[in-house]
Amino acid sequence: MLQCAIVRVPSSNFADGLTTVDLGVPDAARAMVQHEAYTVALEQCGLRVTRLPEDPRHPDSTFVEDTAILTRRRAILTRPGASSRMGEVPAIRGPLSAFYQQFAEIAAPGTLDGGDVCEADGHFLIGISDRTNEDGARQLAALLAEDGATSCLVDVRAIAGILHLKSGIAYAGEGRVVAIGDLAGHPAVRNYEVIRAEPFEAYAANCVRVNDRLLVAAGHPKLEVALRRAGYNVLPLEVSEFQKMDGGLSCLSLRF
Ligand code: CIR
Repeated sequence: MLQCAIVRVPSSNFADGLTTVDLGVPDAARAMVQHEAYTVALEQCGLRVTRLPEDPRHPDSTFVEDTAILTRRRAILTRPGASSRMGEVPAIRGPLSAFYQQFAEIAAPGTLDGGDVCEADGHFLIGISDRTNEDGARQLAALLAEDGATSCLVDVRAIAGILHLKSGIAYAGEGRVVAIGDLAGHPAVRNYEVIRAEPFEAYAANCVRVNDRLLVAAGHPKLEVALRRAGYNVLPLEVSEFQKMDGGLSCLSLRF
């Protein structure tokens, strides 16, 4: 059971963050409303949520997932691949120390974004992307092995349209992954049942299982129907303003 989550309120200069998509400028006020609804949804799923204040020094800091990997034993602080985001990591250490005594860190020259790390019941898929390099991925794999977890590397650099591994895949629970076509046949998911997100609903592959609910980006009816048919208790959430900044549902929280 997940018990806690950490989120960070988007800052008013949120639109100054990084993005590769051409979906227009996000509306900061609307982003705040969507973020609050997301946070309340996590609470409805039974999580105790720590809301961190906005950090205008780092416009991408609402995407807290990228700053840490959390295992049962410790918090592993990442080393984000975008230099503008590196300052987000020291800012998450304090809040995490309320929950974790033990810390580890990804060290240079390794880089790693939490969005590249997909946990499936103690097995971790680690993406190598434009943000996470092989050195960072291997450092994480070694740390996870110390903690008794298994992992494998998944190179997503040749897959168009995804920033991170988890932009294209999610673990839904019960041995199932949700994946875009380019990842659905990957050897790393051969032991899972795959629910495919169609190309026109690719964004919704980044769904999040939180206890008995599956959070899914609103506006993707085909995937929603497939997930409900598979037995999931789907909770659709509006995240359009975060999509404009290359962010998905998972990146808006650290869950543990
Ligand atoms: C970035 O480019 O770093 C942010 N604008 C979006 C990060 C999204 N993170 C994630 O999906 N884990």
